[in-house]
Amino acid sequence: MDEEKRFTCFLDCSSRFLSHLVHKARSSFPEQTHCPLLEMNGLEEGVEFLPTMNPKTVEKRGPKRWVVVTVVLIAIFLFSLLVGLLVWHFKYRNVPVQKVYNGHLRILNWNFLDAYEDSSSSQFAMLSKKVKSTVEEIYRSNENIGPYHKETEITAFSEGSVIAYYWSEFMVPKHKAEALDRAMANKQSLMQMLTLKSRNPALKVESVVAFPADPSIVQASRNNSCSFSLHAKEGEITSFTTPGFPNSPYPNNARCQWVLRADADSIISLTFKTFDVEPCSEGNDYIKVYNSLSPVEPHALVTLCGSYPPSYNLTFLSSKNVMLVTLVTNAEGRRPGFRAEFFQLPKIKSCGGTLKGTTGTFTTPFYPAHYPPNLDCTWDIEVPSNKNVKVRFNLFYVLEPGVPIATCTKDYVEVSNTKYCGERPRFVVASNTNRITVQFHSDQSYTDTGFSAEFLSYDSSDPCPGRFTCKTGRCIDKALRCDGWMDCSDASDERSCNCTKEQFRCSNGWCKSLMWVCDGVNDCGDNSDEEQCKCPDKNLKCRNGKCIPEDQKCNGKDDCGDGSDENDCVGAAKAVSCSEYTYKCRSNVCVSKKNPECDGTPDCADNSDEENCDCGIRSYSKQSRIVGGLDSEVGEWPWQVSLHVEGQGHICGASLVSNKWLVSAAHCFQDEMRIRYSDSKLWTAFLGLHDQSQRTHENIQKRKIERIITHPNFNDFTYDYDIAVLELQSPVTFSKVVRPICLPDPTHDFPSGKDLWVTGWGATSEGGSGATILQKAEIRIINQTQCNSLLANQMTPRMMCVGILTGGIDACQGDSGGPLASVETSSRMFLAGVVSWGDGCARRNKPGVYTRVTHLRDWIKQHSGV
Ligand code: 4AZ
Repeated sequence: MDEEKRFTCFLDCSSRFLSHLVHKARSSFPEQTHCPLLEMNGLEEGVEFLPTMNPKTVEKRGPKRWVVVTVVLIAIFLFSLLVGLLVWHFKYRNVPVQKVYNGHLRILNWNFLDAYEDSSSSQFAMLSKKVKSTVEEIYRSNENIGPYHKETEITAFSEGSVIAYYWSEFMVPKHKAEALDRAMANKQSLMQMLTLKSRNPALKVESVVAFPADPSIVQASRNNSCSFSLHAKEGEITSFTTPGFPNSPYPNNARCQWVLRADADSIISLTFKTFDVEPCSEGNDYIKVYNSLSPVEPHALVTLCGSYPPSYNLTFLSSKNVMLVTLVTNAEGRRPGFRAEFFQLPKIKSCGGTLKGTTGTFTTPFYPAHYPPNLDCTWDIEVPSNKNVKVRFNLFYVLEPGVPIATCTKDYVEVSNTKYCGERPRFVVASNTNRITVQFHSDQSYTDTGFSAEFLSYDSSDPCPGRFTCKTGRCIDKALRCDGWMDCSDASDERSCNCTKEQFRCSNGWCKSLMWVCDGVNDCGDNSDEEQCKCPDKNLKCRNGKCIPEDQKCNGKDDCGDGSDENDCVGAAKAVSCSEYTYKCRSNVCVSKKNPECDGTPDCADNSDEENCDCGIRSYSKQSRIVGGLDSEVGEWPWQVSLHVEGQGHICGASLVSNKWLVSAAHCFQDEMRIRYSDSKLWTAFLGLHDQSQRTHENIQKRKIERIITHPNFNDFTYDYDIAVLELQSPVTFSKVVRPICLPDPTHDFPSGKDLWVTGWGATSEGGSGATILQKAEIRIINQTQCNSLLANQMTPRMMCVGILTGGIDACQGDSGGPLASVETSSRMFLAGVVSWGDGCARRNKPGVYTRVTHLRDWIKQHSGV
């Protein structure tokens, strides 16, 4: 061992106890770690002997050892840093990422040939070669683009002179990706590059644009198995479907596209006739329609998912002669898909115009279809010079995803310097002259159904003869002024009011009926009607009005005395002592969770709360929007039954609760002088019915009634216990339009203020005739005590008041026996009530009365087994 080596060995071995780190570093130099001394002793502890063998070294050893250790540590640190940096650089920073852009450009010096529509034609190949080299030339001339370009493919051509659609793929180091995005987004620089570089290009191009795209589209366009190209035929409707429709569902992990074309100077009208894909949710299947042959977001017209009833308007228009429909599906969940139709129309030459006269109507183009994108219309309206003019928008849908209605930055309607957009209830814009101008603008992307409006002339000195004029220009009945209900959309009928003796003055100045004070509902809007009834701080208000300390909520004891402190215990349901407000599992154990039945979470140890839950789900998701009234969609209320009596037609409604049992109202089956309504033979149930005039439709299941069981306590004077169960002669088959509604547990809570749906073919006005199309109305549960005072103390615990106290919305004659349905958190619908009676129909302060199903739930079970 030479001198140097020995020294290293000495230092090394003597400091062995210092740190395991030093050990590690040393082990990478095996030659130097050879320590004869230690080997001799065969002991690690041998280091202890060194000081006595060489006292001088002992004195110096302390500082020197630390210096070396520090140096070694720093060296290790620097080494690790270097390794780390190299790893980061090669593995992460420099790692190439795939980027794909969709783009299009316009070729000015070229004429469109029909053969360009066929991507396998030689003409297509020839022109795409030229376009490809032009695009590559553009890319090459930019240092942020050129080096990373991998491939460009021309996907289609359309007229104008020729528009070429393409995608380009890039592999770019991660740290250069942003610069590439910026360069590709810069239209001007793309164009400049072209004009500077190619002085004499074979193709004169302009409007070169590119947008980031989903890389999976590259795979899709390489694999042509789900790619279709269709050209509209003059005067004909062309239809197309998703693969396998209607016999089998569309494939998983699919990227399908339909290129739709029309003749030059035409536009396309596309309608989805049947539409059923996965429910809308991030990552689920969807269809997207583009006003271009490039699937780029700025030209997207609509994204569709879920399912739509056949009656829903799914018509979309293009602004040019092309449209692209794409289907993107994920790895699971397959549905039938769609069937669509399209045809060509002449391009709109002008839009809007001059409207004269005292009254008239106008709509957005193609209303109620979705208006075309890229459109501007102006209506100049003029009424006689001695009158003023106002415009009433009866239906207004100008909604673009993600656009706040306060800004209206995309599509909008502009009247008198104010922009309107979004989805708005009926509104009026008045002018104080005899002229008004309405402008409509739609941008490149996302369209809606538009508006339907009328203009009216009015006398400037008296805009609403005999009526009250809202600040918005709308005329309302004088009696509606200061009555506590907002009738003008801007609430101008409830401002500057002097409250009467029967009214309470809210802090915001509104006058509300004294009856609404302390009813647990914020009627004032600022909660001032409920404020004075609050419990002290850190206290909880029980349903019976009692105040209890907050920490007694959900402690398993009925501190309120009415169980309401143990009723709404969110999260894991606790087993508690049973009360009116707890849910009883089959095992007789009670749990403290509000409405746990069929909510998707097992709350009972025996899972009994999640059994028999094949109910309350509609075939069509809720996206449907009703245009022009309260007509239901087909399949929207699949439990709704129409009960007919021979020779009389529809008499009452009912609800399907299993494949053999219906729930209805006892009063429907009371004998009258000449007719024995209690005789089951008289009745026929129609299930899956939508239109009373079409009772032979294939979807409809018609059943005779086997037996009618009315509640023995039904009182035909008070209408107490107004419930009946009906057995069908043979079971029905569940389908898209025939499905049962869930029955609530006796403890199910339907709180005051909750919105519910009532449906039926009853009269559409008091004393009027019945509806042909199933009607629906959204109404609100009214506090029992207040309802009792509104309805002359006629309420019993088996009754529930539901309505809109301003009037105008209600059930009516012929709706009796039908469902009052409640949407619960699980999005299942539960039968909260059965239409029973009312003081007329839709009168102000006269809500409808419904049989409270929870109170009669046990009786239903006892007689139907459901
Ligand atoms: C009826 O006669 C009836 N406004 C049903 C409900 C209502 C009124 C009357 C509620 O069948």
